[in-house]
Amino acid sequence: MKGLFASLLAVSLLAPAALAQGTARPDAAALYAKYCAECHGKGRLGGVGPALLPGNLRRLHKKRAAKVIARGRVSTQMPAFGDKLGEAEISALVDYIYTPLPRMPVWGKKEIEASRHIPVDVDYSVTKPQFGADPLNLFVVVESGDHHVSILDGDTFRTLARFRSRYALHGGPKFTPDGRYVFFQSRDGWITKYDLYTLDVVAEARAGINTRNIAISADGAVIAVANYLPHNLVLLSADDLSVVKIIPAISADGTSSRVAAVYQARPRHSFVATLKDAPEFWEISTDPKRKEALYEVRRLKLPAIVDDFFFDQSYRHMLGASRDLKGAIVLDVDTGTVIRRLDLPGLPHLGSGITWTWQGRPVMATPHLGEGRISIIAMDTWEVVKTLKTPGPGFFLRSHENTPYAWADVFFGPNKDKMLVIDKRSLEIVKVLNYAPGKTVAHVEFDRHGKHALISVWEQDGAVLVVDANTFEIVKRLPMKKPVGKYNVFNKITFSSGTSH
Ligand code: DHE
Repeated sequence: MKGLFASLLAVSLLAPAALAQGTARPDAAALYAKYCAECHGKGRLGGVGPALLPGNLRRLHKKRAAKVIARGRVSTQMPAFGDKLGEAEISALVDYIYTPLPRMPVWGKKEIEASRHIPVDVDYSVTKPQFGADPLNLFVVVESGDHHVSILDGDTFRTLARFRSRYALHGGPKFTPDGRYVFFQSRDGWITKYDLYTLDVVAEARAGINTRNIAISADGAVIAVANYLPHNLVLLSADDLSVVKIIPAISADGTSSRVAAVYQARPRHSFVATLKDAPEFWEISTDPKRKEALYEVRRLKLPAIVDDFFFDQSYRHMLGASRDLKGAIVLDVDTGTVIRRLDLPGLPHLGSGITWTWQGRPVMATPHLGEGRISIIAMDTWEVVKTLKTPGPGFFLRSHENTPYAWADVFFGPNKDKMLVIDKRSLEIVKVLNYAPGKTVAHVEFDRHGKHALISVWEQDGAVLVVDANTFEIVKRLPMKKPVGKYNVFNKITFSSGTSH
């Protein structure tokens, strides 16, 4: 009763402010405070629900945002407000959340530490998995349809655990070198540490407000978080996610920038990153033997902004691309010089690149956003040795050392249900598979032995298809809620040439 009285009072107090008189615009700030702040945070920085800032909402069309407010979002805690708010109020709220904040919000050491929590203490007496499966053949499956993660046994394809993740995980989770712990990152900056031996979340912290991706150092001691907001690179202890260092993303000429992405350069004992708003490449040493340089930034000037990149297996050379560059450049990371420019169609999606040996030469393959092409590039001379025409632009590529094939999806367009099989010897597309006609079929991951390929049917009521990698027959169908990515522990910790790193 008290609650009803309180909300009636709130409505009557709000009414003049929120709806004003006559044709005046509803007061969006008051509506936000009343209906949204509890879950999305007073300052729109996020809470139980995601941050509502233009950068974080970039992937959501305004019309769709209005629908979400009116009808709610299935499989999440977002309720429908259509019975409480009129069209004009919803539209005012939409405009409000797409308006930049007057000042760049502060999210520093204090805020990260305050967000940090340890749901379950790590049990260090546990030294092997508490279940009867090969711990190195587990799969971590990110299900974005209802924001969950499933842990699969890679031999029996039994689900060992399923838990609620933070909202909108993105990018590849990163594993400690022994494969025991895995770290997830949400677009909202939450980092979650999960123990694959005990199947528990063992630490969480929010390292940013709008986060790009994460990397783990070669020794497994430090997690690097590339942020769009604030403009920084955050280093966290992989042990308890406490802050090790915050590096503001300011270029040599003083430009404050988003960090485009960060990766581990294992042979170099460093993190490598590029800036999204300044033509700069960073290398950050994580080598405990070089104490004087630990976590210091080495900067290289680039001829243009590079926001997507790929390394050869030695990490001596970076192949980089962006919309500003026509094609790609090859940077010698030791000398800081651009040694080659490549003319490539569309925008290569280098982050999805994979490598193998062809006629004794190391080659890499990359799909292209906006173009139905896959380029195969020899990494000894940096020449394009083959351009495959595909029935639409793809997003992901995958292979494994034990299979002669590379698999490529056709993510965009009417052929989104096709899966292409490329023979790594002839560099030809030798099969076009169609496992789920009319549905998006994408992102492949192999088990540790390369015997089975797991493929996502990328739909709300979707599935992971377990396919025999030799016969291409489906051996199992695992129903899942929009399974986006699947990651095999062994392939990830051994940096298999068939996966993106
Ligand atoms: Fe991703 C990886 C960038 C949109 C699903 N994506 C990555 C990585 C980067 C990136 C830098 C590598 C991170 C890593 O693994 O450390 N992605 C971008 C974009 O710039 C882009 C085009 C636009 C954006 O808004 O960010 C983009 N990505 C998407 C999607 O729309 C996808 C298809 C669905 C989603 O969940 O957001 C998507 N991205 C993925 C996945 C990976 C990924 C599944 C991991 C691939 C892997 O196998 O490692």
